[in-house]
Amino acid sequence: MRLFVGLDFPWETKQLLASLAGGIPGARWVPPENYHLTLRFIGEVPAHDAEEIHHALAALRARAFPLVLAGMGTFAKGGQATQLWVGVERNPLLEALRNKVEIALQRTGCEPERRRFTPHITLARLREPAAGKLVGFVQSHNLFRAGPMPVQHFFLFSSRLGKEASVYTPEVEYALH
Ligand code: 3AM
Repeated sequence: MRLFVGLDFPWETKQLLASLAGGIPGARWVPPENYHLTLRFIGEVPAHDAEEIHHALAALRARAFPLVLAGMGTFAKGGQATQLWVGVERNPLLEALRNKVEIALQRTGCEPERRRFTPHITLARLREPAAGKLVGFVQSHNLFRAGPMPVQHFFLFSSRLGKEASVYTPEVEYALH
């Protein structure tokens, strides 16, 4: 199965984020039920490894924290924007959680994540977006803020790739303290 570790959000937050969507030709908007914040992408693993990963995550102890969603940004590849996202305010407890997840996963044999952690919630994937519209969209929502909202759990998600949108399912919930 294909797995990642992340945060899920209350339906009200997802609805608020969904209200931002629209107005960029060439954008594929993420369905609101799929909004999440990836702490660590794992990828395809056999069932036995998934079990081990679950035990490592269940043994992890980390603190609950308030999270503020703030601002917008894009990821780009080869000068071409590929992903539009909502960011979060700098948050040492979120980073501490992410680091603990990383250590737990490495102990189970996962390769270290080399990419910098840029916490975000993907709103849309972009294929040749209308550049002017994208810049305008990001600028007009730059002051977007939501929260603080309490983060009291993190999740092991499964991801099934679909033709239209992938289906992300929170498989296990782990409490923060
Ligand atoms: O949280 P976002 O939407 O940025 O793009 C995938 C999604 O990112 C990403 O993991 C999240 C949950 O599926 N993802 C997919 N394949 C990946 C890979 N090979 C990947 N991240 C890193 N490496």
